[in-house]
Amino acid sequence: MIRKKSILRLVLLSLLSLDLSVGQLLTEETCNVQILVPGLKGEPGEKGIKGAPGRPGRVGPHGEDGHAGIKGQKGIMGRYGKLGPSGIKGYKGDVGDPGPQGLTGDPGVPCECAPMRKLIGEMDIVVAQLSSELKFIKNALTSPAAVAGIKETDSKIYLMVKEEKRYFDAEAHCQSRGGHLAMPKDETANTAIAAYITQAGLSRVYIGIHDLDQEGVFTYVDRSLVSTFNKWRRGEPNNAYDDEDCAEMLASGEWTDVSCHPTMYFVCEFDKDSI
Ligand SMILES: [Ca+2]
Ligand SMILES: [Ca+2]
Repeated sequence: MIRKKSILRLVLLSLLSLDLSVGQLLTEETCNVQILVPGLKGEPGEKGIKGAPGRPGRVGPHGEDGHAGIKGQKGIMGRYGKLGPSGIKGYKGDVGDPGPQGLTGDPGVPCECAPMRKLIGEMDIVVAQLSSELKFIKNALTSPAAVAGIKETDSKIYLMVKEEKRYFDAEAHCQSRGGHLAMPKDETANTAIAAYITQAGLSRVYIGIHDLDQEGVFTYVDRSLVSTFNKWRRGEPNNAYDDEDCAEMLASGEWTDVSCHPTMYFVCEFDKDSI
């Protein structure tokens, strides 16, 4: 705009300078008259500054529904979920193969083994003895004729046989088991057998004493003589009816000579050393 004004002034000045020779008389009047003539088209101006954005237009109509898109690719794995509850205990697996052989151990420390060997040897003997006794006891207790278990002293085992037999059959029965009819040769043995009779609820049993070889001379069934120790009841042996060559023990522990023929319960004895 300023430029246009400048150009217009130049044009006016040019015209004034042309009319200067027309007459100085008109100078004063001419000063008040201005002839406005359109000037030449100016040069295009510089590009203006970009204006402010206009207001948003109206909302357009709803578009048509689009077609289904192509299935996307599988996403990456998500985070791990929470730990679930414990499952039921599984079945026991098969036994695995045996492992490899271990390393050889360090050599042992030398010791005084002789006393230990001796001790072990003695223990072996005791164990063998006990095993043998146990075997015998089991055998005795499983016998239907055995009652009230067994009775024992340091050297003997006594077995009550609750099966009525005559004297000779009773001794044969004891021998078949490796023993004899009981032979009380001291107070200890006699007391043990007597207690056994009482325990079994009996009043008398055959014992291994007789005078079959020589009347009036009593021996044990192993043929040893009844000498210093005896438990004859008062008035016994009396060989009543001239028919009493065997012996029985009463529950009191006393002995009487009796006939060998009646059947009666009896007690066998076994040497602990021989069983
Ligand atoms: Ca007699
Ligand atoms: Ca008698």
